[in-house]
Amino acid sequence: MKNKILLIGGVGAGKTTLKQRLLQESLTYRKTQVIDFKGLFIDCPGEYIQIPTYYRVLIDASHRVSEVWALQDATNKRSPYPPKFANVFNKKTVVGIVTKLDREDADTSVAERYLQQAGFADPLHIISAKEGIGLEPLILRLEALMKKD
Ligand SMILES: Nc1nc2c(ncn2[C@@H]2O[C@H](COP(=O)(O)OP(=O)(O)OP(=O)(O)O)[C@@H](O)[C@H]2O)c(=O)[nH]1
Ligand SMILES: [Mg+2]
Repeated sequence: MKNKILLIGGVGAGKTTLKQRLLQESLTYRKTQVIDFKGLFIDCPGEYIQIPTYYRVLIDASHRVSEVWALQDATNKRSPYPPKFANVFNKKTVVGIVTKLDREDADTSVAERYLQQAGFADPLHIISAKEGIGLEPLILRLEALMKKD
């Protein structure tokens, strides 16, 4: 149960797309409506980080995983994360991921800063799930996690 990953990030940040890409599923868009505990990833609706009353659900879900991956859309001018939000996961391994690197309007440095301010900077990866760019370190993490029992 513990070798799972919780994906967090705002609505449309790319959580489900990243999950589909890493699990080699076809990339089909459907908005995540409810938290999904099935499989290696716990995927949740972006509203859970955008609406503070849902923080509790994310914290509870984090108890079932060994890593929390926090996504920030590089085309989004805003961040859903409060400063130092990573601290709520209480020393759990956290990973910051800037998504949508392929988009012309991507501003990765702003997105990186948002993740840093929230405490999701070490490590931090910049990716495009759509184009399959920058995924190698995440694939390695996944493989390492699957080897753990
Ligand atoms: N250009 C580009 N688009 C992406 C990328 N990742 C996701 N998208 C698009 O962004 C939109 C939202 O992606 P999702 O993966 O559904 O986002 P989500 O974080 O799961 O969103 P919620 O389920 O609403 O919380 C979809 O249209 C995706 O195709 C990417 O790397 N590049
Ligand atoms: Mg989703």
